[in-house]
Parts: sequence; structure tokens; C-alpha cells
Amino acid sequence: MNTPDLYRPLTPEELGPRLSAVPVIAGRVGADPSLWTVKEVGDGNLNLVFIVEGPQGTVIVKQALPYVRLVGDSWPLPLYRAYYENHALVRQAARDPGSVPEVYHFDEAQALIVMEFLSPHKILRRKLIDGEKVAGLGAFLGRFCARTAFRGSELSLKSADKKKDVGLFAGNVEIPAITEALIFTDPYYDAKMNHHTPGLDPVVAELRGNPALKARVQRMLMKFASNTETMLHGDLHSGSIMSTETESKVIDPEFVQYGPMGFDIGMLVANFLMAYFSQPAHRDTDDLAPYQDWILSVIDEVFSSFETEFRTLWESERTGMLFPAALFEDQNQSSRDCCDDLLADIRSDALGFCGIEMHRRTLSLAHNADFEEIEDIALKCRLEARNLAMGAELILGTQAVNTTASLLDLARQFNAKDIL
Ligand code: SR1
Ligand code: MG
Repeated sequence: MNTPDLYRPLTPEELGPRLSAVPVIAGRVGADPSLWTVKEVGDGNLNLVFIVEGPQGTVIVKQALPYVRLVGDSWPLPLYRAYYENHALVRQAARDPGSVPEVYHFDEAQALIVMEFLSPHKILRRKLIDGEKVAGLGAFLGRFCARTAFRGSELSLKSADKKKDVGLFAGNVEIPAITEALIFTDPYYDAKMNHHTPGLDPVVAELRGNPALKARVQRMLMKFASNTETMLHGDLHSGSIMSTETESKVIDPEFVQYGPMGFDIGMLVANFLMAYFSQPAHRDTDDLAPYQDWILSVIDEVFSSFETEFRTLWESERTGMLFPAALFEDQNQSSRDCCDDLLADIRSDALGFCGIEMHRRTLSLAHNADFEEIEDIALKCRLEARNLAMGAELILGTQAVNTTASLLDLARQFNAKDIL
């Protein structure tokens, strides 16, 4: 594990000499660090990120800071999260080859990961705000969620291996604690670091004044904290995806933990829905409807590709202790209904997590650029109110949303509603 006394946040000037001594990095970037350019480009909530460019190539260096960058050193955060992120990247690469950046080097003492520089990829959230499309996006993400969910669970892994892995990742305690507070708890009371657009007060008061909603959220938190079905990415939003026009990669799994299978897909869909609801502020009238339709088509693809891939893996890779062939196929009984039931449960969990993520991004500490970049505050308020109201509907489940078509329909209904 980390030796914190050796650690210090590195400057761009220090990185060259340090990394050129690592043969695998010198081989990728060039042997002479005086010919390298190193820029710190991190704009996320937690870490330093450097682009290191040399005559032979470019790499990305991500170094954990001992505190939350978004807040400052008043909120310390353990460096060991880089250790777990490295382990998560290795597992994701094995479970869905090509889906994540390749790791070239991990320096545990410096909490530093050197990895593949993705170019000309852009952060997906930026592309969604800018109205850019990505071919195959939903299919890729649905497959990623299915492969990591299935192959990280006891449907596939040997039970002893999975339990050992749960033990390993259980050490990443402060990171899930962020999610437990910022996502599941803070939005529903007047927590210290919260902020929201002032005009939203009546909608916020309604949410916080609804014990049934808070009870549902707490049940979802219980699942999140206590259910170790599979290894999650843990923070799968559109800022954790980088895309070109035709290719996407998933980055930043430092929120990795074992948790319920529906969590990643629920977070992901929430971020597409928020992109959808924010579009009237980012598009001209002519482009608006077609682009919003495209976002909904991505959600549709995410679910269908998730379910298709999950079913394929169910048929071909069910090698763990769960639903063994000995109980079904070997006795000439189909297990297809078991798979359908499990998928229905995953979808139902996903929609609950989705609604909660939609709430936290407008009420808690960490908001998203989709809404934050809207300068017209009255418009921002109207769009955020639609997002909050749909989130509540998904959490409470008063309307049956058991197909993707009904989910997309619900989004269209809220997109046309004047909540405020
Ligand atoms: C204090 S960290 C805030 C948020 O940033 C990360 O990307 C996670 O989404 C976390 O909830
Ligand atoms: Mg991140």
C-alpha cells in the first residue's frame, strides 16, 4: 500500500526526469526528458492530470491528491484510491478488452498511473453539450456494463476469487463514503456543501418533504452499501467516457467498489437524461428535436445492448456458483426465465439509481456542466425542474416503467412539462 511520507504532488517540471527513468515510459515518450512537454490539464473534482508529450509519443499521467480538489485541503482524501483505480482498470481491460485506456505504469508511492493518451477523443459530456453524435455509443456502453457486471460476479467468477476481490476493494472506504453522502443523502436535506439554483426552492422543498421518496432512496442506499453483486465502475457518468465520432472508452474508475449490478447503468442513463433535459439551452430550435431524439436512441441502445450481451454471457459463460447448469440445462430445464427475472431486477434497480443521480447533480455538491453552463437562470431552473421531477418519478415508481419505450416516453412527457 501507499507510503505517504514519500508522496508529494508532482510539478510538470519534476515529471520528466522521474518518468524517463521508467523504461516502459521512456520507450513510449522518448529517452530524453528535456525534449518532453508536460502540461497539467486536470479539471475534474479530485486529481492532477498531466499530458506528457515527447518525440516518440504521448501518455497521460493521473496523480491522486491527498484532498478533494473541488473543495480544497479541508476535505482530505486517501491516496490509496489510485491503487484501487489501477486494479479496476486491469479488471475492466480483461472483462471488456479495448474498453478502457491501457495502463503503462503504476507508482503506488506517488499514487500515480501512467496510461494511454486518448486522441482525438473528447469528454463525452462536452460532446453532448456541443451537439455531437458518436456512432455506436449506446451499444458500446451497454456491452461494457453487461460484460463488467456479468464477468465481475459469481455468475462467472469462482466464488473464492470473487470474495477475495470483494475483500481487496473493501479497503477503498472513503470513496464509497463520498457516494453515500453526496448521491444518496445530501440532496434530501440542507447539507452544508449543497447548492441549487434559487428558483428551484419549491421543487426542492417538495422532494425533501416527501418521506416516501426518502425512504425509497434509503432502501437504494442500503443495496448500494451492502450488496456486492459485482465490481462496479462506481462513477459512470458522461465525464467518465471519452469519445471520437466512432469510438468510445471508459475512464476514471477510482470510485470502484463491489455493488449492485444496476448501479453503473442507472448512473449512465441518468447522465444521458440530464443531457437530454438540458438541450433546449444548448441547441437552436431546428437542431433541438433531432438531437434530443438521438440522445434517447442512445439510452435505448444502452439497454438493448446490455440485455443482449447479458443474455449471451448467461448462455455461454455461466461458470460461477450462481444458477449452475446442474440445476437447469443438465436437467433439460431452461434457465432463460431466471435470466429474464434477473434482468428485470437490474432494470428496476437501475431506474431507482438513475432518479437519485438526477437529483444529486442539481442539488448536492458536484453538479454537471450540462446544466451549470446555462447562463439564462430562469431557463436553467425550468430545465432542472423537469429533471428533478422525472428523477422523483423514477425513484417512486408510481408509473410502471418496465420497458425502455416507457422510460423514453416518460422523458418526453417531462420534457414537455412546465413544472415551474
Ligand atoms: C467530491 S467528489 C464529487 C464527485 O466527483 C466524482 O466524479 C464523483 O462523481 C463524485 O460524486
Ligand atoms: Mg472522475
